[in-house]
Amino acid sequence: MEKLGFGICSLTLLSPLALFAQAGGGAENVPRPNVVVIYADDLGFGDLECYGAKGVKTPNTNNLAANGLRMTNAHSVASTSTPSRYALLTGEYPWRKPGTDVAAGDAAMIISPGQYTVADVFKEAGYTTAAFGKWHLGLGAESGRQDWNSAISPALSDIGFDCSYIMAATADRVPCVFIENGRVANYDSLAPIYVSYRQNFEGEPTGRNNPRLLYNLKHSHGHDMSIVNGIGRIGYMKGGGKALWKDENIADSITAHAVDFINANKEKPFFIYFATNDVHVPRFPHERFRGASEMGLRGDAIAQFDWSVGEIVEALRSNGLLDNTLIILTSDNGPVLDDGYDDDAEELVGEHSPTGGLRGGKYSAFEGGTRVPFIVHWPAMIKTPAVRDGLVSQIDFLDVMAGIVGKKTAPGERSFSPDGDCSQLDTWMGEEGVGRPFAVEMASNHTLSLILFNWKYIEPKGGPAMVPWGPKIETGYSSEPQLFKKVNGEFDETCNLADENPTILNALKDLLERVRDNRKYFLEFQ
Ligand code: NG6
Ligand code: CA
Repeated sequence: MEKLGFGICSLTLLSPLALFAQAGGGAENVPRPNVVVIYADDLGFGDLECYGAKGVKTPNTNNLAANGLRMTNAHSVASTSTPSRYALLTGEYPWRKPGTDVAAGDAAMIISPGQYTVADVFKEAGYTTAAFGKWHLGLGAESGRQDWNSAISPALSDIGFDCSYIMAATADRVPCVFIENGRVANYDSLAPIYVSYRQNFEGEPTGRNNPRLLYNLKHSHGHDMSIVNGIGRIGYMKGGGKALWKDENIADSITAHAVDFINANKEKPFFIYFATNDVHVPRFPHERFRGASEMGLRGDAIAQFDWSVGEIVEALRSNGLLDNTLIILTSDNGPVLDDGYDDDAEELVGEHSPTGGLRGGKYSAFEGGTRVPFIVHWPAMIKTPAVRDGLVSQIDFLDVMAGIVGKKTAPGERSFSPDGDCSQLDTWMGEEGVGRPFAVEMASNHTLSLILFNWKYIEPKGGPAMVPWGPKIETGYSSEPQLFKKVNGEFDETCNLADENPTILNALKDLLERVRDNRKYFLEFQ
Protein backbone atom coordinates (compact mmCIF):
# COMPACT_ATOMS: atom_id res chain seq x y z
CA MET A 1 0.00 0.00 0.00
CA GLU A 2 1.37 3.44 -0.87
CA LYS A 3 1.64 6.56 1.25
CA LEU A 4 0.61 10.00 0.15
CA GLY A 5 3.63 11.97 1.15
CA PHE A 6 1.98 14.31 3.62
CA GLY A 7 5.38 15.77 4.42
CA ILE A 8 5.52 17.66 1.18
CA CYS A 9 1.88 18.43 1.55
CA SER A 10 2.30 20.19 4.88
CA LEU A 11 5.24 22.17 3.66
CA THR A 12 3.28 23.57 0.79
CA LEU A 13 0.16 24.23 2.77
CA LEU A 14 2.09 26.00 5.48
CA SER A 15 3.82 28.23 3.00
CA PRO A 16 3.09 31.88 3.84
CA LEU A 17 1.54 34.29 1.41
CA ALA A 18 3.44 34.46 -1.80
CA LEU A 19 6.72 36.33 -1.61
CA PHE A 20 5.73 38.21 -4.68
CA ALA A 21 2.55 39.44 -3.03
CA GLN A 22 4.44 40.47 0.08
CA ALA A 23 6.66 42.57 -2.10
CA GLY A 24 3.57 44.42 -3.23
CA GLY A 25 2.63 42.38 -6.26
CA GLY A 26 5.60 43.70 -8.14
CA ALA A 27 4.18 47.19 -7.93
CA GLU A 28 7.26 48.49 -6.17
CA ASN A 29 9.60 47.10 -8.77
CA VAL A 30 7.79 47.86 -11.99
CA PRO A 31 4.71 49.89 -12.80
CA ARG A 32 1.50 47.89 -12.57
CA PRO A 33 1.22 45.82 -15.71
CA ASN A 34 -1.55 45.80 -18.23
CA VAL A 35 -3.17 42.40 -18.15
CA VAL A 36 -4.55 40.51 -21.14
CA VAL A 37 -6.09 37.09 -20.70
CA ILE A 38 -6.46 35.28 -23.99
CA TYR A 39 -9.08 32.61 -23.40
CA ALA A 40 -9.37 30.12 -26.23
CA ASP A 41 -12.42 27.93 -26.69
CA ASP A 42 -12.07 24.12 -26.80
CA LEU A 43 -8.35 24.39 -27.46
CA GLY A 44 -6.80 21.14 -26.23
CA PHE A 45 -3.63 20.57 -24.29
CA GLY A 46 -1.92 19.36 -27.49
CA ASP A 47 -3.41 21.88 -29.93
CA LEU A 48 -0.56 24.40 -30.08
CA GLU A 49 2.77 23.78 -31.72
CA CYS A 50 4.57 24.67 -28.50
CA TYR A 51 2.61 21.87 -26.84
CA GLY A 52 3.41 19.35 -29.57
CA ALA A 53 0.71 20.02 -32.18
CA LYS A 54 1.30 18.49 -35.59
CA GLY A 55 -0.10 19.74 -38.87
CA VAL A 56 -0.61 23.34 -37.78
CA LYS A 57 1.76 26.23 -37.16
CA THR A 58 1.25 28.56 -34.21
CA PRO A 59 4.27 30.91 -34.38
CA ASN A 60 2.78 33.75 -32.34
CA THR A 61 1.77 31.53 -29.48
CA ASN A 62 5.09 29.70 -29.66
CA ASN A 63 6.83 33.05 -29.26
CA LEU A 64 4.91 33.86 -26.11
CA ALA A 65 5.85 30.46 -24.68
CA ALA A 66 9.48 30.78 -25.74
CA ASN A 67 9.78 34.13 -23.98
CA GLY A 68 7.65 33.36 -20.96
CA LEU A 69 6.37 30.42 -18.98
CA ARG A 70 4.84 27.36 -20.50
CA MET A 71 2.84 25.48 -17.89
CA THR A 72 2.35 21.77 -18.46
CA ASN A 73 0.04 21.02 -15.54
CA ALA A 74 -2.64 23.69 -15.75
CA HIS A 75 -6.34 23.02 -15.48
CA SER A 76 -9.58 24.71 -16.30
CA VAL A 77 -12.18 24.28 -13.58
CA ALA A 78 -14.67 22.43 -15.78
CA SER A 79 -14.68 20.54 -19.04
CA THR A 80 -17.25 22.85 -20.63
CA SER A 81 -17.41 26.56 -21.21
CA THR A 82 -19.94 28.27 -18.95
CA PRO A 83 -18.80 26.68 -15.68
CA SER A 84 -15.12 27.21 -16.51
CA ARG A 85 -15.69 30.87 -17.36
CA TYR A 86 -17.80 31.37 -14.27
CA ALA A 87 -14.97 30.03 -12.12
CA LEU A 88 -12.29 32.02 -13.92
CA LEU A 89 -14.10 35.33 -13.49
CA THR A 90 -15.40 34.84 -9.94
CA GLY A 91 -13.05 32.40 -8.21
CA GLU A 92 -16.05 30.32 -7.17
CA TYR A 93 -16.49 26.64 -8.08
CA PRO A 94 -19.38 26.43 -10.53
CA TRP A 95 -20.91 23.49 -8.71
CA ARG A 96 -21.64 25.83 -5.80
CA LYS A 97 -23.96 27.90 -7.94
CA PRO A 98 -26.99 26.45 -9.71
CA GLY A 99 -27.44 27.48 -13.33
CA THR A 100 -23.80 27.49 -14.38
CA ASP A 101 -24.08 24.68 -16.93
CA VAL A 102 -23.61 25.36 -20.66
CA ALA A 103 -25.89 28.36 -21.08
CA ALA A 104 -28.48 28.98 -23.77
CA GLY A 105 -28.15 32.17 -25.78
CA ASP A 106 -31.09 33.69 -23.95
CA ALA A 107 -29.92 32.81 -20.42
CA ALA A 108 -30.13 35.54 -17.82
CA MET A 109 -26.85 36.86 -16.47
CA ILE A 110 -25.29 34.12 -14.39
CA ILE A 111 -22.84 36.27 -12.41
CA SER A 112 -24.96 38.50 -10.20
CA PRO A 113 -24.15 42.19 -10.22
CA GLY A 114 -23.29 41.99 -6.51
CA GLN A 115 -20.63 39.31 -7.02
CA TYR A 116 -16.98 40.22 -6.86
CA THR A 117 -15.31 39.53 -10.21
CA VAL A 118 -11.83 39.76 -11.57
CA ALA A 119 -12.96 42.84 -13.49
CA ASP A 120 -13.85 44.45 -10.14
CA VAL A 121 -10.35 43.66 -8.88
CA PHE A 122 -8.89 45.66 -11.74
CA LYS A 123 -11.43 48.46 -11.54
CA GLU A 124 -10.70 48.97 -7.86
CA ALA A 125 -7.05 49.26 -8.80
CA GLY A 126 -7.83 52.02 -11.29
CA TYR A 127 -7.65 49.94 -14.46
CA THR A 128 -9.86 50.32 -17.50
CA THR A 129 -11.49 46.94 -18.13
CA ALA A 130 -12.79 45.33 -21.30
CA ALA A 131 -14.24 42.03 -22.54
CA PHE A 132 -14.15 40.91 -26.16
CA GLY A 133 -15.45 37.78 -27.83
CA LYS A 134 -17.31 34.83 -26.43
CA TRP A 135 -19.29 35.51 -23.28
CA HIS A 136 -21.56 32.53 -22.58
CA LEU A 137 -22.46 33.71 -19.09
CA GLY A 138 -25.89 35.12 -19.80
CA LEU A 139 -27.24 38.64 -20.11
CA GLY A 140 -30.26 40.43 -18.73
CA ALA A 141 -32.45 39.86 -15.72
CA GLU A 142 -34.60 36.94 -16.81
CA SER A 143 -33.93 34.01 -19.10
CA GLY A 144 -35.84 34.20 -22.36
CA ARG A 145 -37.17 37.67 -21.56
CA GLN A 146 -34.46 39.93 -22.96
CA ASP A 147 -35.48 42.58 -25.45
CA TRP A 148 -32.68 42.34 -27.97
CA ASN A 149 -33.82 45.61 -29.56
CA SER A 150 -32.96 47.86 -26.67
CA ALA A 151 -30.43 48.11 -23.85
CA ILE A 152 -30.02 44.80 -22.04
CA SER A 153 -29.62 44.99 -18.29
CA PRO A 154 -27.84 43.76 -16.27
CA ALA A 155 -24.89 43.41 -18.58
CA LEU A 156 -21.11 43.37 -18.28
CA SER A 157 -20.93 46.95 -17.04
CA ASP A 158 -22.70 45.71 -13.91
CA ILE A 159 -19.93 43.24 -13.08
CA GLY A 160 -16.90 45.44 -13.60
CA PHE A 161 -16.31 45.76 -17.34
CA ASP A 162 -16.04 49.32 -18.66
CA CYS A 163 -16.51 48.19 -22.20
CA SER A 164 -17.49 45.04 -23.98
CA TYR A 165 -18.01 43.65 -27.45
CA ILE A 166 -19.26 40.13 -27.07
CA MET A 167 -21.22 37.21 -28.45
CA ALA A 168 -24.01 36.47 -25.94
CA ALA A 169 -23.26 32.75 -25.90
CA THR A 170 -21.39 30.76 -28.56
CA ALA A 171 -21.22 30.91 -32.33
CA ASP A 172 -23.50 27.89 -32.56
CA ARG A 173 -26.22 29.50 -30.45
CA VAL A 174 -28.58 32.33 -31.35
CA PRO A 175 -28.66 35.33 -31.22
CA CYS A 176 -25.95 35.58 -33.89
CA VAL A 177 -25.14 39.24 -33.28
CA PHE A 178 -22.47 41.03 -31.29
CA ILE A 179 -23.51 42.93 -28.19
CA GLU A 180 -21.55 46.11 -27.60
CA ASN A 181 -21.86 47.67 -24.17
CA GLY A 182 -25.23 46.03 -23.59
CA ARG A 183 -26.79 46.75 -27.00
CA VAL A 184 -26.78 44.86 -30.28
CA ALA A 185 -23.87 46.22 -32.30
CA ASN A 186 -24.61 47.57 -35.75
CA TYR A 187 -28.30 47.33 -34.90
CA ASP A 188 -30.62 47.20 -37.89
CA SER A 189 -33.90 48.87 -37.03
CA LEU A 190 -35.44 47.39 -40.17
CA ALA A 191 -34.88 43.88 -38.83
CA PRO A 192 -35.89 43.69 -35.15
CA ILE A 193 -34.49 40.67 -33.33
CA TYR A 194 -36.53 37.94 -31.67
CA VAL A 195 -35.03 34.94 -29.94
CA SER A 196 -36.60 31.76 -28.59
CA TYR A 197 -35.19 28.51 -27.32
CA ARG A 198 -38.66 26.96 -27.32
CA GLN A 199 -40.18 27.41 -30.73
CA ASN A 200 -39.48 28.65 -34.19
CA PHE A 201 -40.86 31.89 -35.57
CA GLU A 202 -43.44 31.46 -38.27
CA GLY A 203 -42.04 31.29 -41.77
CA GLU A 204 -38.39 31.08 -40.66
CA PRO A 205 -36.38 28.23 -42.22
CA THR A 206 -34.58 25.69 -40.02
CA GLY A 207 -31.65 23.39 -40.71
CA ARG A 208 -33.91 20.45 -39.97
CA ASN A 209 -36.54 21.34 -42.57
CA ASN A 210 -34.47 23.26 -45.11
CA PRO A 211 -31.10 21.48 -45.32
CA ARG A 212 -30.49 22.98 -48.75
CA LEU A 213 -30.08 26.39 -47.13
CA LEU A 214 -27.05 25.16 -45.18
CA TYR A 215 -24.65 26.40 -47.83
CA ASN A 216 -21.70 27.05 -45.52
CA LEU A 217 -21.69 24.12 -43.06
CA LYS A 218 -23.98 21.18 -42.45
CA HIS A 219 -24.68 19.83 -38.99
CA SER A 220 -23.70 16.33 -37.92
CA HIS A 221 -25.74 16.33 -34.71
CA GLY A 222 -27.95 19.00 -33.18
CA HIS A 223 -27.52 22.53 -34.62
CA ASP A 224 -30.57 22.15 -36.86
CA MET A 225 -32.67 25.07 -35.74
CA SER A 226 -32.39 28.62 -37.16
CA ILE A 227 -30.11 29.17 -40.12
CA VAL A 228 -27.78 32.15 -40.09
CA ASN A 229 -25.08 32.64 -42.73
CA GLY A 230 -25.85 29.23 -44.24
CA ILE A 231 -25.17 27.46 -40.92
CA GLY A 232 -27.71 25.83 -38.61
CA ARG A 233 -27.71 26.93 -34.96
CA ILE A 234 -29.03 25.96 -31.56
CA GLY A 235 -32.15 28.01 -30.82
CA TYR A 236 -34.45 30.11 -32.96
CA MET A 237 -34.07 33.69 -34.01
CA LYS A 238 -35.71 36.09 -36.37
CA GLY A 239 -34.38 39.36 -37.74
CA GLY A 240 -30.98 40.85 -37.16
CA GLY A 241 -30.43 42.10 -40.72
CA LYS A 242 -27.07 43.78 -41.08
CA ALA A 243 -26.23 43.12 -37.42
CA LEU A 244 -25.95 39.37 -38.04
CA TRP A 245 -22.39 38.17 -37.86
CA LYS A 246 -20.58 36.35 -40.59
CA ASP A 247 -18.74 33.46 -39.00
CA GLU A 248 -15.71 33.97 -41.22
CA ASN A 249 -15.30 37.49 -39.78
CA ILE A 250 -15.72 36.77 -36.07
CA ALA A 251 -11.99 36.51 -35.31
CA ASP A 252 -11.27 39.68 -37.32
CA SER A 253 -14.05 41.53 -35.61
CA ILE A 254 -13.19 40.76 -32.00
CA THR A 255 -9.47 41.18 -32.67
CA ALA A 256 -10.01 44.59 -34.27
CA HIS A 257 -12.03 45.69 -31.25
CA ALA A 258 -9.30 44.56 -28.86
CA VAL A 259 -6.58 46.26 -30.90
CA ASP A 260 -8.59 49.51 -31.05
CA PHE A 261 -9.04 49.32 -27.30
CA ILE A 262 -5.29 48.91 -26.75
CA ASN A 263 -4.51 51.85 -29.03
CA ALA A 264 -7.04 54.05 -27.25
CA ASN A 265 -6.02 53.09 -23.72
CA LYS A 266 -2.27 53.00 -23.88
CA GLU A 267 -1.79 55.80 -21.35
CA LYS A 268 -3.28 54.02 -18.33
CA PRO A 269 -3.36 50.42 -17.12
CA PHE A 270 -5.97 48.14 -18.62
CA PHE A 271 -7.35 44.65 -18.26
CA ILE A 272 -8.61 42.79 -21.31
CA TYR A 273 -10.59 39.57 -21.25
CA PHE A 274 -10.13 38.37 -24.82
CA ALA A 275 -12.22 35.23 -25.30
CA THR A 276 -11.93 33.83 -28.78
CA ASN A 277 -14.57 31.96 -30.69
CA ASP A 278 -11.77 29.74 -32.06
CA VAL A 279 -11.69 26.77 -31.99
CA HIS A 280 -15.33 26.17 -31.04
CA VAL A 281 -17.88 25.00 -33.59
CA PRO A 282 -19.02 26.05 -36.11
CA ARG A 283 -15.44 26.27 -37.33
CA PHE A 284 -15.62 28.61 -40.26
CA PRO A 285 -12.40 30.62 -40.37
CA HIS A 286 -11.76 33.45 -42.79
CA GLU A 287 -10.70 32.37 -46.26
CA ARG A 288 -7.15 33.60 -45.71
CA PHE A 289 -6.73 30.78 -43.17
CA ARG A 290 -8.28 28.11 -45.36
CA GLY A 291 -5.64 25.46 -45.96
CA ALA A 292 -3.27 27.01 -43.41
CA SER A 293 -3.18 23.66 -41.63
CA GLU A 294 -3.16 20.06 -42.75
CA MET A 295 -6.25 19.36 -40.68
CA GLY A 296 -9.01 21.18 -42.48
CA LEU A 297 -11.25 23.67 -40.74
CA ARG A 298 -10.35 22.76 -37.17
CA GLY A 299 -6.64 23.18 -37.80
CA ASP A 300 -7.30 26.34 -39.80
CA ALA A 301 -9.25 27.71 -36.83
CA ILE A 302 -6.18 27.06 -34.66
CA ALA A 303 -4.11 29.04 -37.18
CA GLN A 304 -6.68 31.83 -37.03
CA PHE A 305 -6.52 31.79 -33.23
CA ASP A 306 -2.76 32.14 -33.44
CA TRP A 307 -3.17 35.07 -35.82
CA SER A 308 -5.39 36.84 -33.27
CA VAL A 309 -2.71 36.30 -30.64
CA GLY A 310 -0.15 37.86 -32.99
CA GLU A 311 -2.34 40.91 -33.63
CA ILE A 312 -2.77 41.57 -29.93
CA VAL A 313 0.93 41.16 -29.26
CA GLU A 314 1.74 43.49 -32.15
CA ALA A 315 -0.69 46.14 -30.88
CA LEU A 316 1.00 45.98 -27.47
CA ARG A 317 4.46 46.10 -29.00
CA SER A 318 3.75 49.01 -31.33
CA ASN A 319 2.42 51.04 -28.40
CA GLY A 320 5.50 50.24 -26.33
CA LEU A 321 3.39 48.22 -23.90
CA LEU A 322 4.52 44.66 -24.47
CA ASP A 323 7.29 44.67 -21.89
CA ASN A 324 5.00 45.52 -19.02
CA THR A 325 1.90 43.64 -20.09
CA LEU A 326 1.05 40.36 -18.44
CA ILE A 327 -0.45 38.02 -21.02
CA ILE A 328 -2.03 34.78 -19.89
CA LEU A 329 -3.10 32.46 -22.67
CA THR A 330 -5.22 29.44 -21.84
CA SER A 331 -8.40 27.57 -22.78
CA ASP A 332 -11.81 26.95 -21.21
CA ASN A 333 -11.83 23.18 -21.63
CA GLY A 334 -10.35 20.30 -23.56
CA PRO A 335 -10.75 19.54 -27.24
CA VAL A 336 -13.43 17.86 -29.33
CA LEU A 337 -13.35 16.88 -32.98
CA ASP A 338 -16.93 16.37 -34.19
CA ASP A 339 -18.95 18.69 -31.96
CA GLY A 340 -21.95 18.83 -34.22
CA TYR A 341 -20.90 20.04 -37.69
CA ASP A 342 -19.60 18.22 -40.75
CA ASP A 343 -16.21 19.91 -40.76
CA ASP A 344 -14.14 16.72 -41.23
CA ALA A 345 -12.25 17.35 -38.00
CA GLU A 346 -12.12 13.60 -37.29
CA GLU A 347 -11.22 12.58 -40.80
CA LEU A 348 -8.37 15.09 -41.16
CA VAL A 349 -6.79 15.01 -37.73
CA GLY A 350 -3.95 12.81 -38.95
CA GLU A 351 -1.06 12.36 -36.53
CA HIS A 352 -2.18 15.29 -34.40
CA SER A 353 -3.41 14.59 -30.87
CA PRO A 354 -5.64 17.46 -29.69
CA THR A 355 -5.37 16.32 -26.06
CA GLY A 356 -1.62 15.81 -26.34
CA GLY A 357 -2.11 12.10 -25.66
CA LEU A 358 -4.37 12.52 -22.63
CA ARG A 359 -7.47 10.40 -22.23
CA GLY A 360 -10.92 11.91 -22.73
CA GLY A 361 -11.57 15.42 -24.01
CA LYS A 362 -14.16 18.15 -23.76
CA TYR A 363 -17.06 17.12 -21.46
CA SER A 364 -14.89 14.45 -19.82
CA ALA A 365 -13.69 13.74 -16.27
CA PHE A 366 -10.46 12.36 -17.68
CA GLU A 367 -7.47 14.66 -17.99
CA GLY A 368 -8.24 15.60 -21.58
CA GLY A 369 -11.31 17.46 -20.29
CA THR A 370 -9.57 20.08 -18.22
CA ARG A 371 -5.83 20.01 -18.86
CA VAL A 372 -5.22 23.05 -20.99
CA PRO A 373 -2.38 25.06 -22.47
CA PHE A 374 -1.32 27.84 -20.13
CA ILE A 375 1.27 30.42 -21.12
CA VAL A 376 2.38 33.39 -19.04
CA HIS A 377 4.25 36.20 -20.75
CA TRP A 378 5.47 39.34 -18.96
CA PRO A 379 8.94 40.39 -20.05
CA ALA A 380 9.33 43.03 -17.31
CA MET A 381 8.80 40.44 -14.58
CA ILE A 382 9.49 37.05 -16.09
CA LYS A 383 13.05 37.39 -17.33
CA THR A 384 13.89 33.72 -17.64
CA PRO A 385 11.71 31.67 -19.94
CA ALA A 386 10.83 28.32 -18.44
CA VAL A 387 8.62 25.27 -18.63
CA ARG A 388 6.89 24.55 -15.33
CA ASP A 389 4.98 21.48 -14.19
CA GLY A 390 3.54 22.78 -10.90
CA LEU A 391 -0.21 22.29 -10.54
CA VAL A 392 -2.14 25.36 -11.69
CA SER A 393 -5.90 25.88 -11.63
CA GLN A 394 -7.88 28.67 -13.22
CA ILE A 395 -9.87 28.89 -9.97
CA ASP A 396 -7.01 31.08 -8.67
CA PHE A 397 -7.20 33.64 -11.48
CA LEU A 398 -9.05 36.31 -9.50
CA ASP A 399 -6.78 35.95 -6.49
CA VAL A 400 -3.58 35.91 -8.48
CA MET A 401 -4.71 39.03 -10.32
CA ALA A 402 -5.45 40.69 -6.97
CA GLY A 403 -1.82 39.97 -6.10
CA ILE A 404 -0.67 41.43 -9.40
CA VAL A 405 -2.30 44.77 -8.63
CA GLY A 406 -0.87 44.70 -5.11
CA LYS A 407 -4.05 43.98 -3.18
CA LYS A 408 -3.31 42.55 0.25
CA THR A 409 -5.45 40.10 2.16
CA ALA A 410 -6.33 40.65 5.78
CA PRO A 411 -4.16 38.61 8.18
CA GLY A 412 -5.22 34.98 8.16
CA GLU A 413 -7.19 35.28 4.91
CA ARG A 414 -6.06 33.34 1.90
CA SER A 415 -8.31 34.67 -0.81
CA PHE A 416 -10.49 37.44 -2.14
CA SER A 417 -12.83 34.94 -3.77
CA PRO A 418 -14.85 32.01 -2.41
CA ASP A 419 -12.48 29.31 -3.66
CA GLY A 420 -9.28 30.84 -5.03
CA ASP A 421 -5.91 30.91 -3.33
CA CYS A 422 -3.79 34.03 -3.59
CA SER A 423 -0.65 32.21 -2.49
CA GLN A 424 -0.49 30.74 -6.01
CA LEU A 425 0.90 34.00 -7.36
CA ASP A 426 4.47 32.73 -7.19
CA THR A 427 3.62 29.63 -9.18
CA TRP A 428 1.92 31.73 -11.84
CA MET A 429 5.03 33.92 -11.98
CA GLY A 430 7.30 30.95 -12.57
CA GLU A 431 8.51 29.80 -9.19
CA GLU A 432 9.54 26.18 -9.40
CA GLY A 433 7.68 23.70 -7.25
CA VAL A 434 4.56 21.64 -6.91
CA GLY A 435 2.22 24.59 -7.29
CA ARG A 436 -1.24 24.07 -5.87
CA PRO A 437 -1.46 21.06 -3.59
CA PHE A 438 -4.75 20.01 -5.13
CA ALA A 439 -7.20 20.91 -7.88
CA VAL A 440 -10.90 20.12 -8.25
CA GLU A 441 -12.47 19.75 -11.69
CA MET A 442 -15.99 19.26 -12.92
CA ALA A 443 -17.07 17.14 -15.87
CA SER A 444 -20.12 17.78 -18.00
CA ASN A 445 -22.46 15.67 -15.78
CA HIS A 446 -21.04 17.30 -12.61
CA THR A 447 -18.77 14.39 -11.71
CA LEU A 448 -15.99 15.95 -9.65
CA SER A 449 -12.35 14.91 -9.77
CA LEU A 450 -9.62 15.81 -7.36
CA ILE A 451 -5.92 15.89 -8.12
CA LEU A 452 -3.62 15.76 -5.13
CA PHE A 453 0.05 15.64 -6.03
CA ASN A 454 0.61 12.34 -7.82
CA TRP A 455 -2.92 11.06 -7.42
CA LYS A 456 -6.22 11.71 -9.13
CA TYR A 457 -9.60 10.65 -7.82
CA ILE A 458 -12.78 10.64 -9.89
CA GLU A 459 -15.85 10.36 -7.71
CA PRO A 460 -18.33 7.60 -8.46
CA LYS A 461 -21.41 9.11 -10.01
CA GLY A 462 -22.23 6.80 -12.88
CA GLY A 463 -23.11 7.76 -16.42
CA PRO A 464 -22.35 6.55 -19.91
CA ALA A 465 -18.77 5.60 -20.79
CA MET A 466 -18.95 7.67 -23.98
CA VAL A 467 -20.50 11.11 -24.54
CA PRO A 468 -23.96 9.98 -25.67
CA TRP A 469 -25.00 12.68 -28.13
CA GLY A 470 -22.34 12.61 -30.87
CA PRO A 471 -18.77 13.52 -29.98
CA LYS A 472 -16.61 10.40 -29.74
CA ILE A 473 -15.19 11.10 -26.31
CA GLU A 474 -14.72 8.90 -23.26
CA THR A 475 -16.44 10.53 -20.31
CA GLY A 476 -14.47 8.96 -17.48
CA TYR A 477 -17.75 8.44 -15.61
CA SER A 478 -18.12 5.35 -13.48
CA SER A 479 -20.27 4.11 -10.64
CA GLU A 480 -17.06 2.94 -8.98
CA PRO A 481 -14.50 5.28 -7.43
CA GLN A 482 -11.46 5.72 -9.65
CA LEU A 483 -7.97 6.43 -8.45
CA PHE A 484 -5.11 7.06 -10.81
CA LYS A 485 -1.44 7.58 -10.19
CA LYS A 486 1.18 9.47 -12.12
CA VAL A 487 3.54 7.27 -14.06
CA ASN A 488 6.47 9.11 -15.62
CA GLY A 489 4.89 12.44 -14.78
CA GLU A 490 1.45 11.69 -16.26
CA PHE A 491 -1.67 10.11 -14.78
CA ASP A 492 -2.24 6.63 -16.08
CA GLU A 493 -5.99 6.83 -16.43
CA THR A 494 -6.19 3.28 -17.75
CA CYS A 495 -5.25 1.74 -14.44
CA ASN A 496 -7.72 2.17 -11.58
CA LEU A 497 -5.81 1.67 -8.33
CA ALA A 498 -8.74 2.36 -5.99
CA ASP A 499 -9.03 -1.16 -4.62
CA GLU A 500 -5.32 -1.46 -3.85
CA ASN A 501 -5.00 1.90 -2.12
CA PRO A 502 -7.93 2.39 0.25
CA THR A 503 -6.07 4.84 2.47
CA ILE A 504 -5.16 7.16 -0.35
CA LEU A 505 -8.59 6.78 -1.87
CA ASN A 506 -10.20 7.78 1.42
CA ALA A 507 -7.85 10.71 1.90
CA LEU A 508 -8.70 12.12 -1.52
CA LYS A 509 -12.37 11.41 -1.08
CA ASP A 510 -12.33 13.13 2.29
CA LEU A 511 -10.50 16.16 0.92
CA LEU A 512 -12.99 16.45 -1.93
CA GLU A 513 -15.89 16.28 0.51
CA ARG A 514 -14.31 18.94 2.67
CA VAL A 515 -13.79 21.24 -0.28
CA ARG A 516 -17.31 20.56 -1.43
CA ASP A 517 -18.78 21.34 1.98
CA ASN A 518 -16.47 24.28 2.49
CA ARG A 519 -15.03 22.67 5.59
CA LYS A 520 -11.48 23.32 6.75
CA TYR A 521 -8.99 21.01 5.21
CA PHE A 522 -5.65 22.69 5.77
CA LEU A 523 -5.42 21.79 9.44
CA GLU A 524 -6.26 18.18 8.77
CA PHE A 525 -3.27 17.83 6.53
CA GLN A 526 -0.67 19.54 8.67
C1 NG6 B 1 -23.35 21.20 -26.81
C2 NG6 B 1 -23.34 21.43 -28.30
C3 NG6 B 1 -21.91 21.68 -28.71
C4 NG6 B 1 -21.34 22.85 -27.92
C5 NG6 B 1 -21.48 22.57 -26.45
C6 NG6 B 1 -21.02 23.71 -25.59
C7 NG6 B 1 -25.07 20.16 -29.48
C8 NG6 B 1 -25.45 18.88 -30.15
N1 NG6 B 1 -23.85 20.25 -29.00
O1 NG6 B 1 -24.67 21.03 -26.39
O2 NG6 B 1 -21.84 21.92 -30.08
O3 NG6 B 1 -22.00 24.03 -28.24
O4 NG6 B 1 -22.82 22.32 -26.13
O5 NG6 B 1 -19.69 23.94 -25.77
O6 NG6 B 1 -25.89 21.06 -29.42
S1 NG6 B 1 -18.96 24.93 -24.82
O7 NG6 B 1 -17.55 24.87 -25.19
O8 NG6 B 1 -19.50 26.24 -25.06
O9 NG6 B 1 -19.19 24.45 -23.48
CA1 CA C 1 -15.45 25.57 -24.61
